[in-house]
Amino acid sequence: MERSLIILKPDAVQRGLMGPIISRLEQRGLRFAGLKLMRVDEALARRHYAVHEGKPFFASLVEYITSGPVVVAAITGNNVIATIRNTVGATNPSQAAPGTIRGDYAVEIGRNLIHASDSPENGEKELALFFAPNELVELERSTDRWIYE
Ligand code: IDP
Ligand code: MG
Repeated sequence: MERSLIILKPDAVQRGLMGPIISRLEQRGLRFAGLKLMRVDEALARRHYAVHEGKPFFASLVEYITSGPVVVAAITGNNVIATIRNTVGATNPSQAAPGTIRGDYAVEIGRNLIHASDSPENGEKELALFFAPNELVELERSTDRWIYE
């Protein structure tokens, strides 16, 4: 079982795309274990994107993610990391396939709408930064059998 952190970045909220993006993840069959609207402060942004520290776009990335409210979600299930990354599309929207979230709604790498964890290890680390344990629900195995079996 894997867990992924999703962030609907400030451009997604500002453009009114929370619903359409969440719908795509939900309709694919992914199961949400946590969901909230919040602001990301600079300290949290720097921790979340620590792996990119030193890159030329780091400062603008921190500015972008702190520029307005975001929606964060926890998604759990078998193979959710790869499934979500495929649904999200390539980092640069100009390379993202039509039918993906970035490929259908975005054009700029600096405004690419959504974050999704890139490995099970990073999923766990990132979830711990954004959610307290009591903010995540235990999913019912009986009703989500196709994910948990
Ligand atoms: P990912 O979001 O697809 O996992 P990463 O390589 O982890 O992509 O980069 C994190 C975020 O940093 C990207 O989603 C994007 O917002 C931003 N970013 C990555 N590369 C560039 C770049 O070359 N210019 C501007 N922003 C970038
Ligand atoms: Mg990444």
